[in-house]
Amino acid sequence: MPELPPIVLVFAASDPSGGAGLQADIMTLSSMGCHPLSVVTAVTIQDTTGVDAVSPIDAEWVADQARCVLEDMPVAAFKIGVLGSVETIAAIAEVVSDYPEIPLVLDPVLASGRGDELASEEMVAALRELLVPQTTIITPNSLEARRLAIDETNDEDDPDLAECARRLVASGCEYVLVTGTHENTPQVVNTLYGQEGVLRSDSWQRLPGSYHGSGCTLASAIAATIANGLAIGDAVKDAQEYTWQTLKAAFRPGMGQQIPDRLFWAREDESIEDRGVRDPEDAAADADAKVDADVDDDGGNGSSRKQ
Ligand code: PXL
Repeated sequence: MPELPPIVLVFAASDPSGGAGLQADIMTLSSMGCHPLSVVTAVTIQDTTGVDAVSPIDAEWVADQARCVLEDMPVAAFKIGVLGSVETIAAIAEVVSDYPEIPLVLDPVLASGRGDELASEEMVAALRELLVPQTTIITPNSLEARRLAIDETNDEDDPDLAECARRLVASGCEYVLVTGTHENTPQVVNTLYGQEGVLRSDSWQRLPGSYHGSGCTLASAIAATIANGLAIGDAVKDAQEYTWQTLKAAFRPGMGQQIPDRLFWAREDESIEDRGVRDPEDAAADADAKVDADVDDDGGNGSSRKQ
């Protein structure tokens, strides 16, 4: 029997566009050599242009999905994305508290990349109180870091990002990776903080356009590198490198945002410029030609992965 791949349990919401959420996590983890276990926390109605609706799954169902697979398989890391409701947050917090030895990556998704709200104020409070203290690494963007760290009772409170990270570490998580996509800097600067302050800071060429699911990809990639046994600094560096490659290879299948290509390495021989929106007639002709070629080659079981 082959060796087990590292197993990562994801709590996230379904995104039928395949851009973000559970689908993004499953693709990222698979692409990075892990086996994903997927616990659905909510179902969304959305496409690449925006989120129309979010329907949370019953909290008991969320907990039962997780407990069922946790009792069956050895899990190397948890990854938490969209949570659905205060009740689901409480249920997830209780499940993960029974597995304190399993590293936990928390992507505090408060709004979609296009600004649709995905968490109420009550949910932010529950996240802070019940999940942050159990977290190994939290991956807020700069807007989320401010919303999580700010003292709402004090109108004058205006912490910089380092102070936001310090407050998050003080509230019990081990590491904070603040991503800088939303900051007005020429490059995207992502900074990892721990107990002692800044552990590393990585700058990335700012790519044009906007992406649906980049945060999910980064957080899942960190869960994958941690599950693969990397120490935190290398885990964060390799996950950023992978994520940047997925953004560089992103495609635009619909009328809205681009989607990161988590399987870029499987399509490396194809020119990225050729992978925008297709003329439907060309796509149909290509599909016919592909069926012919598959039948000629090997009956359609060929792999696209390069050796
Ligand atoms: O990218 C954050 C995110 C995560 N999960 C779900 C989402 C989004 C953004 O739209 O819809 C389900």
